[in-house]
Amino acid sequence: MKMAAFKVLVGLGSLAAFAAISLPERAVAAPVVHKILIEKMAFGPSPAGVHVGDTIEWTNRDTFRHSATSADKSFDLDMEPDGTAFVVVRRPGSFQYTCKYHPGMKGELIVEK
Ligand SMILES: [Cu+2]
Repeated sequence: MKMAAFKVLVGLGSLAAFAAISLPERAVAAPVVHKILIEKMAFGPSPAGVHVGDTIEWTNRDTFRHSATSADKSFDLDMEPDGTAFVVVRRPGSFQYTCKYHPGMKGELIVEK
């Protein structure tokens, strides 16, 4: 009985060691949610340090509908007043976007690898 208990403890110990070793790598690559507010007919500032795998989340604080529509059609998000919408970034690059209802509203996402 005592021998069996000891084996279980050893097993848990080696699992913990593996987790401790892999943790720093995961922390560096952990996806981030970048939030952009839409207010007074304008997109908020473009977030810095966006990487592939991150999420961009827009929130519409105006009292009418807006969209976040990329020039290359890779995303087209519609937001009611107080609505939110998001995309998960899949590739690096520079993405221009507008509101399709108000073409004067312009934003840009810079995505690093
Ligand atoms: Cu709009």
